[in-house]
Amino acid sequence: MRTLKSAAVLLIIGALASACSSRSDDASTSQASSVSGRHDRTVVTLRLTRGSSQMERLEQHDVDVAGVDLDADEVDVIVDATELAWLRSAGFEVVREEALPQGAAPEPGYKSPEAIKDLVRGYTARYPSLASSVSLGRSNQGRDIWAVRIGSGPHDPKKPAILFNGMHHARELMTVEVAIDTIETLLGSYGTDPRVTHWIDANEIWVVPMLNVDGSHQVWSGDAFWRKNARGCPASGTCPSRTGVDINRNYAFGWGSCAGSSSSPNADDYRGPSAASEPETQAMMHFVEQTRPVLDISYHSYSELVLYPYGCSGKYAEARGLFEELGAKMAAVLPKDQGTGTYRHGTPWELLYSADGGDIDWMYSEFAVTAFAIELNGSRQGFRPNYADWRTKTVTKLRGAWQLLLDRLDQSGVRGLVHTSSGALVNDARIDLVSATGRQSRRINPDGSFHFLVSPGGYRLEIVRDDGTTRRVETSVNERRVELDIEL
Ligand code: 0X9
Ligand code: ZN
Repeated sequence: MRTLKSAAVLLIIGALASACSSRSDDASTSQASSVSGRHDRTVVTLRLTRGSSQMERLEQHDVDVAGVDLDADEVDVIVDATELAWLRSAGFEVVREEALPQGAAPEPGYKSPEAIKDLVRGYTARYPSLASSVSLGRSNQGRDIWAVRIGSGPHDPKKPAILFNGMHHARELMTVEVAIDTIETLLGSYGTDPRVTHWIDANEIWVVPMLNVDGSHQVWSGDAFWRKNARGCPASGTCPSRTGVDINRNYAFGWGSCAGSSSSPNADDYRGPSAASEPETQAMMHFVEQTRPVLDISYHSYSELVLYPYGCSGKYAEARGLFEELGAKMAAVLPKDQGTGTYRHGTPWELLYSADGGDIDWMYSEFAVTAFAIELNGSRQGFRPNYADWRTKTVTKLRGAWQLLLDRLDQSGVRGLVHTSSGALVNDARIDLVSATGRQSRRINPDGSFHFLVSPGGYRLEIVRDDGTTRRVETSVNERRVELDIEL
C-alpha cells in the first residue's frame, strides 16, 4: 500500500502468514498468539459495496480499519491470516494485499516523543514572548504530554482559546507534522504577516502535537502500525501483546454506547476498562476543562475527510448547521492528494463507521467546543507518506483549514464577560442563547467568559447564577463578533 509502494510484496497468504505467525515471543501471551502478533498482519484493500452494512460487520468482528477511499469504494483493513480467511468466507471482495513494513522505524523527518520534547523546548527558548509550554500530564509510561501556548500576552478572558491536536493514534505520523507546522507558521511570521500577527494578538492558540506519546514510542521501537496507547506494555522495546487502549474510544461521553468500540483488549478500538480510564484521555479532558477552546481540530489519518459530532449512528449535533457550514468550508479548501476533488465532510457514522467515546463528541457535549476531526492524506499515502514528497504538500494544504477556523473566531458570534458590580468575574452561572429557532445552553467558563458562534440575526442571552440571580440581554449579530460586558 501507499507507504510501501516500492517495497510492496503481494503475499500468498496461507503459507507465508502461518510461517511467520509462530514467533516465540508471541507464544507467551496466549491471546496475542491466537488473535495475532504484530508480525503476521497484512494490509488488505476490500471493495466497499454501497448501501451494505460492511463497515458495521468489520466493526463487529473487531477488524482494524486503517482508512477508506470513498471515491474508489474501497476500505483498507489490517488483518492476520485468520481474519483474512473470515473476510473471504464472509463474502468480502479482496482488491489488493500488501505486507506491513514491520521493524521499520519511521523515515527521518517524522518526530519521536523525544523530538517533540526538544522542539517544544526550542520554541519557548526562541520565542519567549509568544510561546510557552505546559505538560498536560503524564502518559501510562510516564512521558509528558506537551502543549504549546501561542499568544502575545498573559491569559486574557477577552481572547478566545482554540485548540489543535495531533496523534491520538500512534501510527498516524503526519498528524504531528501538521501540528508542528501550525506552531512554526505562527511563530515564524508574527510581526511580518499581518494575519498571523492578528491571530496571535487576538487569541490564545493551543497546540498539542502528540497526545499518544507512548504509542509513538511503540512505533519508533519498530511496531509500525501500532494505534493505541501502551497500557499493559513494557516501558522499553515493543509490546509483546496487543493490549493498549484506543484513546479515541476512551472519552467520558457515550463511552461504549453504540457498538462503536470494542471491549476486547486486543482489538484496535478497545475502549478501556472504564470511561476516561487512561491518563492520556484524562490529561486532554482536564486541559479542555481548564482552557475551554471555542474551536478544535483533532488530526487523524487517513481518508481525506472532515468529521464532526456525533459518532453514533443516526445522531446529529444540536449545532448541526454550524458544523456543516464550517465542515463544508474546510473540506472545500482541502484538495485530495490524488486526482480531482476535495475532502468530504460529515459525521463519522455517515462517512466511516460508528465511533463512541471519541474526543470531539466529548468536547462538544461537555463544553460546547465546535470540534472537528480531520483525516489527512489519501489511501495511497496512508499512515506514513514519503516524507520528502508529502510533508510539505500536506502541511501546506492543511493551513487552509486551521486558518479558516482562526478567522471564524472574529466572525459572527457573541463573546462576553460576566461580572458583578464590583468587577468580580462571575462563573457560577449558566448562559442560554435564545433565537427564533432554538436555545443553546452552557456554563460560563472558569474565567467568566462565554463565546457562541452563530449566524447573523437577533438573539437574547439569559444568564442565571447558581443562586438564582437572572439577567437578560438582547443583542443583534452581523458578520463580525459582538463583544459584551454583562453586569450581574
Ligand atoms: O476511528 C477514529 O477514531 C477516527 N478514524 S481513524 O481511522 N483515524 O482512527 C475517526 C474519529 C472520529 N471522531 C470521533 N468520533 N471522535
Ligand atoms: Zn486516528
